Amino acid sequence: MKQLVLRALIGAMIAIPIAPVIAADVASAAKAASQPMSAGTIRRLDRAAGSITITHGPIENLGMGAMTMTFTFKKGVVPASLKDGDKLRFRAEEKDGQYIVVRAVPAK
Ligand SMILES: [Cu+2]
Repeated sequence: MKQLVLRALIGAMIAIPIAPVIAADVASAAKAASQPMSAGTIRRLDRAAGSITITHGPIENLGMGAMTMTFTFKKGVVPASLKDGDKLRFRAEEKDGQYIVVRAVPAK
């Protein structure tokens, strides 16, 4: 009995810190999916470094005009089918002075 209680306590201690992280990930993914995206063309994609250089049109949420610049991205954000020269639609955000692609889809 004592061991059961202990196990339940340990289980709770492990589960509690993880739950908000998962909820935040799901919330930010849902938020990213519903936000407007910008158009661009991939100039250089470096998956190992997590960097992507894009010639992009205006990015309204960042107050940016058209230009070529490099963004960072987290593993899994840029679909495997995308490569240099491809057109894409993407959502970029600024965080801690860095420009990050949080969502990307191929464009025709
Ligand atoms: Cu830019």
